[in-house]
Amino acid sequence: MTDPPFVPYSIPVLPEAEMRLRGQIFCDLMSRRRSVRHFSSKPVPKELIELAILTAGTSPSGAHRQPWKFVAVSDSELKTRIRIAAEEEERESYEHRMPPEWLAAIEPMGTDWQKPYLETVPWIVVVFEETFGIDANGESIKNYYVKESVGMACGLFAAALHNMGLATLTHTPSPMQFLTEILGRPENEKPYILFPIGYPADDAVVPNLQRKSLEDLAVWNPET
Ligand code: IYR
Repeated sequence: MTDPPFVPYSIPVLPEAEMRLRGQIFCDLMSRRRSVRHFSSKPVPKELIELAILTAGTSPSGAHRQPWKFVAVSDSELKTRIRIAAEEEERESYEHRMPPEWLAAIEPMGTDWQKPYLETVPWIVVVFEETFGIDANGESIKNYYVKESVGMACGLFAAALHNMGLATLTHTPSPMQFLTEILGRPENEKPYILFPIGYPADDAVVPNLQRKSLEDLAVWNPET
């Protein structure tokens, strides 16, 4: 028996008041998400990381290729190797590769090449994009809209972590090739983003940023 190509689908019809309430609650929840750079070393159960990965895996993807792999690291030695390699690249970037305009743009974030949190956090999840797929016969197959698909999965991942009361950061050491080597990933996987995950440190601070208002975010029925 082969699976049917299409199956029935429906979602519950909710009263409008409940739709609005749920929308408001979710918006309020997500409004409290911040990128965190000061973490506690308090352990986080593996099951919570599994749930966030499963949630990320619900993302839409081009041709449903699901072109992502989530590589989860809790091993201290691996975390140390990642920190050393990331700081080596970041130091080069901050001191030589990033132009003054870029350094000025990220100045409000208070970042520099030092990434001690890569050793502090209980978990690092490195997301890899599958630049091409491998079919059942071991032949390579084309993937579609890979960056868009992986980007959406990462958004869901960050939302899932926040919903569980965990903090993270979208960290993009550049270049990221060292992650392929340290984590022993195959040639069809390319490092996309790195998420340090844990609880915020007791003395954690975040930049005092403002988000765009609805007026700045959206345009309705533009006249042409
Ligand atoms: N990748 C570096 C630099 C950096 C770049 C941007 I754009 C930021 O928003 C923040 C930092 C780093 O992770 O420090």
